[in-house]
Amino acid sequence: MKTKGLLLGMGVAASLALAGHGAADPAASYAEHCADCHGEARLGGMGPALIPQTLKRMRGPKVAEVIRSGRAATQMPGFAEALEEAEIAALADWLKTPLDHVPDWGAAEITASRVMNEDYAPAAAPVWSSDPMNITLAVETGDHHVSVLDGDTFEVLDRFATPLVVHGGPKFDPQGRHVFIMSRDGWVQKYDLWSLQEVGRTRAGLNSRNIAMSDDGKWLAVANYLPMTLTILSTEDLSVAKVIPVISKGKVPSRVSAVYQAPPRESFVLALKDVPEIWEVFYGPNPPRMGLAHDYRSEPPIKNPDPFPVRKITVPDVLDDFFFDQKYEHVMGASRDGNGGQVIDLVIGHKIADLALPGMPHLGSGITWQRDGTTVMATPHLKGGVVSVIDMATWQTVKQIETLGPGFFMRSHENSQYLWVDVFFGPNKDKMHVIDKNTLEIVKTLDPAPGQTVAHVEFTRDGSHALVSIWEDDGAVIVYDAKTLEEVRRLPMRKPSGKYNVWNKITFSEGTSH
Ligand code: DHE
Repeated sequence: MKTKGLLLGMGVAASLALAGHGAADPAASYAEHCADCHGEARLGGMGPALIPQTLKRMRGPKVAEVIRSGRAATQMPGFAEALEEAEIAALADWLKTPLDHVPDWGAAEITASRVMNEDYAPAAAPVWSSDPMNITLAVETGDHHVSVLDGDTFEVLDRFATPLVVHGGPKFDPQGRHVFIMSRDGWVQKYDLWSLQEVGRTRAGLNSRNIAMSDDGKWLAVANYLPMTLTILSTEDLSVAKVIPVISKGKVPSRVSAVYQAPPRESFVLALKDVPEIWEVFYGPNPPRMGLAHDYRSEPPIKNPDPFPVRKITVPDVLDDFFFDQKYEHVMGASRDGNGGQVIDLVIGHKIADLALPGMPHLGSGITWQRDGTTVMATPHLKGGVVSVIDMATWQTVKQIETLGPGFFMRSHENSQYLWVDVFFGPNKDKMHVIDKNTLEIVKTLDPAPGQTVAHVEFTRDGSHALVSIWEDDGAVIVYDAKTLEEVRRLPMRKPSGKYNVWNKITFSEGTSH
């Protein structure tokens, strides 16, 4: 019998007594309702790890409230209908108890997890005749696969299985031949686009955020929540180059919010989630000359005993995500708590400006373009129906474009006059706005699958077509003519999420997230 109404307003102890705490079996509740997303061992999957190490760092509502009502701007639903109030309280308490055993996950464990495909045979040339630079991947989260598309004909060249719950953009090597894909439970998969074969995979962390590749294609950095490390893998064979414990200047361990590559600086830049610091991890031959604005790669290398030295920069606020300017000299960062944003000058290592960015900007999907002789950057907000457009010379907001609801992803292309942004959350999740990059006005709102989530856009190499996901289990990728905005094709797919075009990604197109 449900006792929810009766228990409202009572303390947890009283509620438990009334509902009979003995009756609640949090482990069973967990197995039934939570394990699919958070992992059987509570070590994370699509959702974060549910263990004291991460829960005590949880900002915003308390654990029981999140179980009861869900968490805004994430995939976490509420369980008030499925669980009694006493079960919710017991489950919240149980999640705060330490795991019997948190496995160590250092270089030895990562190395032991590595599985290379014995049948892999590299091909001297692609086994297909498509334009290698127009290959486009579509991640299908419905059944954990990736479809490899010919970007001209939209023929599916291969459909391969990925680790469970891929998150973030796959990263291509500079030749566009291999791609690296990361899952939230820390697996990194290497796949050869020429031979259409998996090369191998390794578990670089237990709960991971995203990956970045060095511009020379040699190293892959894996940002982890659990353990609190940055794992550096060799892209050649996925062997461990280094596991860097993420411990602040003040000796506080921290999760990594996100890592991105900064090609001209020959570094990976990462934001920390629990400490107000940005880190720069250098992989090039000249790391001590960090901070110089000019390209020093032609200068003779100097010997450094540490191949991946770390520079730690204190910032005024914790950053959940960030965005670079085109020269990689400035970082635009924001905290998801929604206290606005900040601009950090990477050369001098200081904040130089504040940004008017309320409502959880999703900076990772920001894009830039030229407008009125200046570079502007646009980002959707996870908590508000608005797209902010910011002048990157003055850091002032040029316009806040009102949309039909909070968006997650946006994209454009150098050859397109439009930017596309979804309405991921709320009653208008089936809408996709197309916005003119000059007038900053919405020119069309697409509604291709009423009632279904329509999200994430990627362009073909030449910008002539835009690919949009119907983010449902029996979903599709819709191909639009990017000029006429008319639908051209509909490719059936299982809950397609992100799409990634080789050319747009390896050239760091200004219309795409990095
Ligand atoms: Fe993502 C990219 C963080 C929730 C799907 N997401 C990213 C990146 C970051 C990030 C830092 C950039 C990584 C990269 O590409 O290298 N995402 C976060 C969060 O902090 C947040 C809000 C909560 C969380 O717990 O992680 C979050 N993300 C989601 C989702 O709920 C989405 C919609 C479904 C899912 O699969 O989890 C989701 N995120 C994506 C996708 C990308 C992404 C598809 C790549 C976009 C791209 O075009 O590059």
